[in-house]
Amino acid sequence: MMAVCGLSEGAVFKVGDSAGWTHIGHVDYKTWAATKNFHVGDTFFFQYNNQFHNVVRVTHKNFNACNATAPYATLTSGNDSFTVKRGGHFYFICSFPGHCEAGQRVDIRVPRNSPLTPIPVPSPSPNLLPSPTPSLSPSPSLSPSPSPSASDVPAPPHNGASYHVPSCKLWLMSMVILAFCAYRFRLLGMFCFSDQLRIF
Ligand SMILES: [Cu+2]
Repeated sequence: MMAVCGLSEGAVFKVGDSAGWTHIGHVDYKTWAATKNFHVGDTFFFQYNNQFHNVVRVTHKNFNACNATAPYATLTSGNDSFTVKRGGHFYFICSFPGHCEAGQRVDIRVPRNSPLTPIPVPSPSPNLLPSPTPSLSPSPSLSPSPSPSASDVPAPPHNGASYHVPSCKLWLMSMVILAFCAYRFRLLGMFCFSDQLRIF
């Protein structure tokens, strides 16, 4: 409505907002200016019918006296822009008879230490560059993760147990085989004995 933001440059303020630059309707330009935050680099746009108005930049003294005889500048196009390049007060009046007295004047105060808001914006981006370093931290976090796998080393006890079982089975099997062999040999011995008996 009144302030159109230019991101890389200053904001653009339409003086008087929708009312524009006029002496009709009792636009309170003092209140208009008081409700805005101006910065160096901002642009002020004066829109008016140039058949009935103009924009004259004057001194503080001439602003108070509605005196346009020694202006800094006079703008008459009806669509005039004024960009503020430093802090301080900027006084504008309309020089048409009776208009300034009727309230068509504005005191635009721009704080001296008010750099354009966009200026700090680029500095954060360098701050974003260091962020990659935190991304490096994850890699150390990854190195600890392998260590838990090392903690899995206690698994050997598991393996030992698994070894125990086959050894038991082996022992049992060997015992069975031994018993079987002993039985077989005994049978053989009996046969031999019986043969010997038969022989005898
Ligand atoms: Cu006027």
